[in-house]
Formats: sequence, C-alpha cells, structure tokens
Amino acid sequence: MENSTNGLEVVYEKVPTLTDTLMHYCPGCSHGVVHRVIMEVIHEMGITEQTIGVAPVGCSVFAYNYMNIDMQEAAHGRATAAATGVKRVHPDKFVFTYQGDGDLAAIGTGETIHTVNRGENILMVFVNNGVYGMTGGQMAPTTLAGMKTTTSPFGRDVATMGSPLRITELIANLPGALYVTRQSVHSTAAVRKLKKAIQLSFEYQKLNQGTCFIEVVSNCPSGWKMTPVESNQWLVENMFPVYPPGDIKVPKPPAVNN
Ligand SMILES: Cc1ncc(C[n+]2csc(CCOP(=O)(O)OP(=O)(O)O)c2C)c(N)n1
Repeated sequence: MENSTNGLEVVYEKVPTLTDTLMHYCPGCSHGVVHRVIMEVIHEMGITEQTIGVAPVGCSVFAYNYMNIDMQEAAHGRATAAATGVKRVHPDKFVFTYQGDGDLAAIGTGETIHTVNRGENILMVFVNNGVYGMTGGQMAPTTLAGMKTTTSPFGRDVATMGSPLRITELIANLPGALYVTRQSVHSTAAVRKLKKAIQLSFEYQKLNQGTCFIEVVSNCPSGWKMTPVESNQWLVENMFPVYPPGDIKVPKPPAVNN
C-alpha cells in the first residue's frame, strides 16, 4: 500500500527542513510547534535554499540546531538589525526572524520599531509567551496584569509596572508594516491558520512592499508552572482577551491572492 509502513498508515512525516536533533524544549512548549510549522512552509514552498533565518537569545537560542536551513545567530534583541543586513545584502533571499517577547518587546524594542518603520522586507515571527522563559520565567513587557512571575510574585501591578505591552497593535500603526497578524498554536485549527499566515508572508516578501509581522500567542508550561494542557486552557482564557487572535493589518487591495 502506498504511504504505509509495515501496514501502518503514515499520517505525518518530518520535513527535511527540520534536523533529526532532539529539541530541548519543555514538554508542551509552543516553540517546537512553531519551528515545525515554519519549516513545513519553507519545505512546501520549495524555498529551502533561498531562506535565511535569524534567531537571537531566548529559549529558541538553539533554533539553528533544529532548522535545517541557513541561520544567523544574533545578540539578544538584535535579530531584526541582523536580518536587515542579511536581507539588504541578499535581497533575493527570504529572510525571517524568530524572537521571544523578552527579545522583541523588551531589550529589542528599538530595533523592532525601527525595522518595521523602515519597512524592511522581512518576516518577523514573535513568540509571545508572556514571560522570559529561558532565564526562569521573569516578568516581560507582555506579562498580563495580575500575573505572577518569579519577579512579580504578587502579580503584575499595573500601577507600578505598566500594562501588558500590545506591541503588535503598535507595529500595525507603522507605515512600513505590510501584513500584521496574531495567531497561536494551542489547537490544530490554530496551527493551520498560523501555517497560512506564514505562507502568505513569504508570498508578500516576493513583492517587496514592507514588513510582515506574525505574533504567535504561546504558552510556557514551565514558566507558568502548569501542565501543558492547563497552560493551553489558561492561554485561551487569559491571554486571548488581551491578545486576541486575528489579522490586524492586511494589504488593501490584497497584494497576493490566497
Ligand atoms: C544582552 C543580554 N541581556 C540579557 C540576557 C539574558 N537573557 C537571556 S534569554 C533572556 C530572556 C528571553 O526571553 P524571551 O525573549 O521572552 O524568550 P523565551 O525564552 O521566553 O522564549 C534574557 C533576559 C542576555 N543573554 N543578553
């Protein structure tokens, strides 16, 4: 039987754009799923040799070990500065960054805003898990009001610590932003939607009309001190009201048919 192994039906095969290296992510973490979806799109679009990824510091610091494409490491917060250089030297390549919220919305806020304001022709993938995962679950700009973290043990107090930063809405207001969307990977349907958004972003990149920005509302079971299932439920109930999924800016008229 075609598509079978020892009588068992093959329902999923790892794409060659992912290496065989075991990922170091905690059980249930969104990062592994987001890695897989990006790499599936690159493989399916046949752009493996033409794509360069830039990942900085954070839990995804070892993304180059898993993504079987050309990768560039950047210092914490500086991924879009590095990606700007890569894209300008190689305008014919597809370039994307892969950044956490501590990276993109805290230490790298300046780079983030100016990169989009310049309308750099890259895709930015923003994995927002509401905490600094790698360093032990500290408060990030995106931490929810009242949310307990290792550096806000009594919950984030908006009066002294400010409100959760909805940087994606801010980005959408910049003229250089072409396509801005907020997605997630907490369910199968959500994963499919994210995949479409990534495909669309790489299509847009061919047109050189501005920056594509995808926020992925994510979990952090270890940092949130929850099981993977609990963390996905908590994400829907608590993250979505503040970070609602959906398109925030879409080119009009659509630059590409999808
Ligand atoms: C210049 C610099 N400052 C601080 C750090 C320490 N540091 C490493 S990862 C990290 C936070 C990462 O959080 P985030 O970007 O949200 O990604 P996550 O780990 O949650 O995926 C920090 C502060 C560093 N490596 N370099």
